[in-house]
Amino acid sequence: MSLLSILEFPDPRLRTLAKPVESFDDALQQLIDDMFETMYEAPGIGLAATQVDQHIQLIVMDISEEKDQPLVFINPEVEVLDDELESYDEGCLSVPGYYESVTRARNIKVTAQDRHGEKFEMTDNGMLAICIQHEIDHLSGKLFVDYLSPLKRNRIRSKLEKAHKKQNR
Ligand code: GNR
Ligand code: NI
Repeated sequence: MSLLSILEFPDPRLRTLAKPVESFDDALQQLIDDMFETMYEAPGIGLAATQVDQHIQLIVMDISEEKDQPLVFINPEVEVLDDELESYDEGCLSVPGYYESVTRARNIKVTAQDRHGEKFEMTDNGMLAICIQHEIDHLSGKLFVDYLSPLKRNRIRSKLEKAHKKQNR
């Protein structure tokens, strides 16, 4: 296993559209294991392949208290079940240090494949619903800062750019 480095906003690679996974081979199993190690170490509750510069439709997640319920979503699709919305203070490993309220659908059904290619579905109205929508956005090149005002987003961009420059000197 190995830790992967996480791309940070405003890295343009975070805007890449992920392609469907077609082969559930050893390389995919290795990437999944490395993504879990990276997510748990961060620590975070979810990680999309986009964030580790792998542009395929793969998400890992663990929203459990004990961090003992790993979930893998491959080629995921979300269906919004009704009109109900909910706001939550979101953070992102690709936007470190910033938390802002984002409004999303409350009740969703996700259909996906597991690490072996078996199809499954889950319905949720809580943290899994919030997290899966946040992660599927990553696979489309979208970040939670895109839902904020341009003023807030630009402030976050400037501060992260400054921090990145400091890291590189
Ligand atoms: O660790 C994470 N926490 C979180 C909190 C609120 C809403 C979404 C998230 S996902 C985030 C990890 C991450 O950046 N996944 O893409
Ligand atoms: Ni994120």
